[in-house]
Order: sequence, then C-alpha cells, then structure tokens
Amino acid sequence: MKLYDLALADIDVRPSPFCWLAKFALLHKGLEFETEPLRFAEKHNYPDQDHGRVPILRDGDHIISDSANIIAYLEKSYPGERIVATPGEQAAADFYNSWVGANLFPALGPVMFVRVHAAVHEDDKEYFRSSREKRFGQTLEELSMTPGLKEKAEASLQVLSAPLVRHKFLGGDKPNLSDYIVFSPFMWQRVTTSETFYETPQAVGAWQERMLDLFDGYARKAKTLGDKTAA
Ligand SMILES: N[C@@H](CCC(=O)N[C@@H](CS)C(=O)NCC(=O)O)C(=O)O
Repeated sequence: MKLYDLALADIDVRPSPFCWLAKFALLHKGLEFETEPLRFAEKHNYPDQDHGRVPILRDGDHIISDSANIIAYLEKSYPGERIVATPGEQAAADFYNSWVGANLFPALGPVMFVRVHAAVHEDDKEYFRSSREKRFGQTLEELSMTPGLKEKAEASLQVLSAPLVRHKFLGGDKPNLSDYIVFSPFMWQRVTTSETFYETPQAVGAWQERMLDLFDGYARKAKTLGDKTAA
C-alpha cells in the first residue's frame, strides 16, 4: 500500500494534518504501507488528478482520495482492529472533527501558514501563498498577526483537557478515530515549528506524549524542521 503524503522542500518533512490522519488509520489497522512524498506544485504526479489534494491511498488497483474515504475504505476492506467500533464512537469522532474545524484549526492555522510557506520548496511558494491568501483574504503575514490567537488556542485546549483529565485517550482506554482526528493538527504544528505559542494544559500535554509513543513512536520519530537527528 502506498500513501501519497505532502512534503516540504525537505521531502522527509511531512506536515499535512489530513495525511497524518490517514497514516494513523493505517497504523491502527496494523497495515504495512510506504509513503510517497508529493509537493504542492506536483499536481501532475497526484494519482487522482481530479482531486489535487492529499492524502491519496493506493491499494493495488484501488485509488482512494480524502482522509474520510480512506478510513471508510480501510474499515470495510480490513476488518481487524476497528478505528471506530460503535455508532457512539463515530458520534464522538464527528463531534471532535467539528471542534477541530471550528476551534483548533482557526487557532493554529494563522500562525502556521507563514511558517509552512517558509519551508515549502521554491516551486511551491507562489502557489502556496496565493492559494491561502485568496482563501483567507489576507496576506500570510497579516494572518500570523491575528489578535487573540493565544487566547483562542488556550480556550480550545481547556475544552480538550476535560475528557483527558479522566481518560487516557479520547477513545477511553485506547486510542480511536477521535484521538487521530484531534492529534493530527498537532503533528502539523510539531513537524513545522518548535516554537511555543500557547500554554498547554497538563492533561493535554500528557495525552500528546502518549500519542507520540503509539506504534513504536512513529509520530515521535517523524522528521521535524530543524531536526537533524530524527529518522
Ligand atoms: N478533505 C480532505 C482535505 C485534504 C487537504 O486539504 N489536503 C491538503 C494538505 S493538508 C492538500 O492536499 N493541499 C494541496 C493544495 O492545497 O494544493 C481530506 O480530509 O483528505
């Protein structure tokens, strides 16, 4: 199996939160896979030309685009360990997905885009800047100066700490789809910058460490920008 994964100028640095979600799903299933780095401007190399986004999974003759479709495909094709086992777990994952979109991405994104831009390949810089500036109606630099981002992040993480004070994972005793949905944006931040923008509640920090340790430390070993030692 091959997962097409977004790469920065250093092709071993893989920031995409949606690609991280797909990688966690594959790891949870215990499936062997390799990743194929793709840069933004390499649309001609994307296996699903109509989609133009990653993650994309190739499994034999099957090509599946979009992280949600990839997860549904894996659950259907590889029963084994469920990523989401019950309708109740799915309902919780749907809530966390909505919370990430409404709270976490808006708090992290404005700070991240300018840093991602600095780290993309030269051929990607114009595309990345113009696509994001068109989407948000501001320059990347203006976005990064959005007032109140620290407070927004900290208020969001207070909400997240509530379940994590009482449970090891959002899935309870073990991680499930909710954990992967929420942790993937933090991987976007981790691989792109080591700067600290906000205070992390203790329960959230401890959960993040547990997430980094999963699957033989797969996420912890991921190469980060400025990281000369990681695999
Ligand atoms: N809904 C899609 C979103 C995928 C997505 O937005 N991927 C971004 C990387 S995080 C991408 O491929 N961007 C390429 C581009 O902006 O041209 C999913 O869940 O897979």
